[in-house]
Amino acid sequence: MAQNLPSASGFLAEIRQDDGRPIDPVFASRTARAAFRERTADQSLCGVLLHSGAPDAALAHTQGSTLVLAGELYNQEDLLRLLPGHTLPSSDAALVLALFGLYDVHAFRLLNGRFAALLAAPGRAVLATDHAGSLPLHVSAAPGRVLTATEAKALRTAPEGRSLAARPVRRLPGVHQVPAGTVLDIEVATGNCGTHRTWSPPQARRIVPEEEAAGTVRRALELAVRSRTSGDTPLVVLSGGIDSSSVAALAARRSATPIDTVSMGTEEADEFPQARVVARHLGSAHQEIVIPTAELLRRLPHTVWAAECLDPDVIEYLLPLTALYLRLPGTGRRILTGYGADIPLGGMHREDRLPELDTAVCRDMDTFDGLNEMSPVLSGIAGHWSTHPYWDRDVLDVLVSLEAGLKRRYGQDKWVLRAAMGDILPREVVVRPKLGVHEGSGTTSSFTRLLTDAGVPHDRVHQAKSLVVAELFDRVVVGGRHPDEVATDAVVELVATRLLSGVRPVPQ
Ligand code: AMP
Ligand code: PCX
Ligand code: MG
Repeated sequence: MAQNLPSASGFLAEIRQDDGRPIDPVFASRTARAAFRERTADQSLCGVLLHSGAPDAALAHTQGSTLVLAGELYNQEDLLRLLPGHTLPSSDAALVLALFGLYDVHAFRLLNGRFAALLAAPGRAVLATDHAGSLPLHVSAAPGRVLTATEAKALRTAPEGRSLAARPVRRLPGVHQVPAGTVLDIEVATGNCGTHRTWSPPQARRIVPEEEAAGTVRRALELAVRSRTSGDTPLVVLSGGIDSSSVAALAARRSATPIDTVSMGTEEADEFPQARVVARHLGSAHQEIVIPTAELLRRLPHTVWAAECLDPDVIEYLLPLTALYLRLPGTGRRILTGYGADIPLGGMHREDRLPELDTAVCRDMDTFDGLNEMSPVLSGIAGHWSTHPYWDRDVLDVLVSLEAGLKRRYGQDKWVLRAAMGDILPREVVVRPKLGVHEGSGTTSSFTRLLTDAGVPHDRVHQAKSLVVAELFDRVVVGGRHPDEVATDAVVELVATRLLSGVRPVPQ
């Protein structure tokens, strides 16, 4: 058993008031499964846990209620102070259940974590996501029956649910995604649903002196890395850019032994020299993995299968990482990534003007929900667990709320982060401009070439990428096919033929 992974990384759970047959779910996560089933006075609860060796720790019980938790908490020490006697419950699930006893749905406002939860109480199904919805959760509810799962595809054979105040999943009628930072409180008998927001991105901006801003960012990030690195040696996926290098540097400072770092490239492009500078500086056990471009493109179906995402740009960011996770030696690694830093800091926008920079930050913070770009399933398909320190709730609150002039300053993107890390990284790393993973690995260019080689004109490449991703989604999520059986080339041919013959694309 991997000691340092959460007890469960996902689940399917069914609460029902009749005796129907439970569904047999499909998941992309390659993790051990354990079935559970229990009966209370008026309803039954059954399901499947995706676990790392101790499934019981993902369930907690009290007076007729059961809490099912996938993922982990990062602020247990603070939470513990809220409990009478300050005694640490035996698991994160037990801690959440104890807090629920004190605060009911408002318990979820207290949590800093990467989790999805179901509380099955008499007559009631309470579903909750973390602030970022970083562990996606889906639901299909009908009178007398609530089904919920961390992968939408696990609900593809569920009986059609009623409509809810949540995002419908494409072509899975009655299946909805629980929004980020939200609790859905469902009355099982009727399927009626109440909604509570537990987090939203800060709208105000703080005016802070340079040094203080850098110090606050540094402390928040240190805590976020600390809460994510107890146990075994962490593995940091390292590009050599400021985001992942900062995570690696902070993880290395906490570790008694050298940390592991890994960098991916293709035969087309890599950032190996940049990552090597950091690895050498930190003394990490560093690995370089070259993924042939053909193999990278073959992983497109796997990426859509894992992320259940329809956004072609996001799929391009996730593709090289998915391909890398599938090539990592061993299983059950705790992976730290610098992914997500650019969203609150406006790092992707190469934008000098402050109003435009903050507009980009606001837009990205308004639109991340449902992209599933931080889903643990991306590494879960290879049996690993990933975590994102920049999307720690406290780090995110700090980063979003800094005034834009601290994010872009002295001609540098992400200035405040660079200032925060200047003392523990080589200067060339601190001043290196941003290069996205989709650029540094040649992913955007090779995906584009695949389409233009199939005859798609340059000005329709983005539309074609959208159609390819939607078609893949329909096959591997809606259709439940395994991605090994879905050929990227064939889907590209189909999309190109449809586009060129003027057949109207299927509505998105
Ligand atoms: P980016 O913000 O584009 O640099 O990518 C997001 C995250 O993905 C980085 O912070 C790294 O953790 C990881 N990453 C990016 N590029 C690579 C690479 N070539 N090899 C390994 N990990 C990478
Ligand atoms: N990233 C970004 C996030 C990508 C943008 N996502 C969004 N707007 N929701 C990051 O690491 O923060 C790259 C490659 O850059 C992925
Ligand atoms: Mg990078």
